Amino acid sequence: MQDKIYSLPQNPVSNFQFDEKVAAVFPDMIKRSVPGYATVISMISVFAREFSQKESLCYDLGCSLGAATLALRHGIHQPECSIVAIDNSAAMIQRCKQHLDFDSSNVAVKLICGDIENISIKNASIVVLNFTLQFIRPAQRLALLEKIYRGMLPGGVLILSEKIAFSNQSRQTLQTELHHSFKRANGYSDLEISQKRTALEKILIPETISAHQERLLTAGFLTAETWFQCFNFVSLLAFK
Ligand code: GEK
Repeated sequence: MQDKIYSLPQNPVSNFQFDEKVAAVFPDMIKRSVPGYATVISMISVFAREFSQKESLCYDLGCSLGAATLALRHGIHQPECSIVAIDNSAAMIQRCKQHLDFDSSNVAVKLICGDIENISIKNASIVVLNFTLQFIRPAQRLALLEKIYRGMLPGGVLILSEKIAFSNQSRQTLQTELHHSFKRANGYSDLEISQKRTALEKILIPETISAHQERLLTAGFLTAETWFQCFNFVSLLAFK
């Protein structure tokens, strides 16, 4: 179903929520809004093949409809390796369950409707935060990464994908303009782009790559390598 949520003028534009309306159009919304999303999802399968460990857990934190969960599921080739997928939107979890039920893989998935700030992480070989940390209040981000780090096995990897900001104003302007141009090329109008931006302003807080890298190292990770970037969207690999 096509995303038309911001196609008509809204006054005022209310804060973005991951409700039923968003869940219903989410695959179309994320594909047309996040440059490189399909590439990131397919590489999560490659990372799962490479880094999943036997008798471990792989976590998908902020799983939405389970695109990264399915990518993990099809990449895992280790015995007794299963997945825990969590989201705090009931609408997302309900639809995610249907997507998983249609999938033929026999890697077990435990689906949880809950807040990733409150769940425990243990025995993890892979943790995925695919465009989710950006919705966690900045003051809580280090505590979440520290919890993830503590719950990971040696050699485990965190895949962190985020919308980012730039400290240099002209880079910020250029990359934002390119992102908007990407959205226009995918059929979004200027009204849709501007209303979505307003709706997300207080909800999605981007930070610079170096802020993310420094925080990952502070949390204990050995490395925080950028493996993907398209405009103001990046994905990092952080190893324990
Ligand atoms: C994908 N990873 O398709 N606890 C649990 N879930 C949360 C929390 C929280 N505190 N905060 C936000 N979410 C997915 C895409 S979308 C990214 C992730 C986007 C959830 C929220 O309900 C939503 O489903 C998801 O994080 C972010 O690979 O929409 O830009």
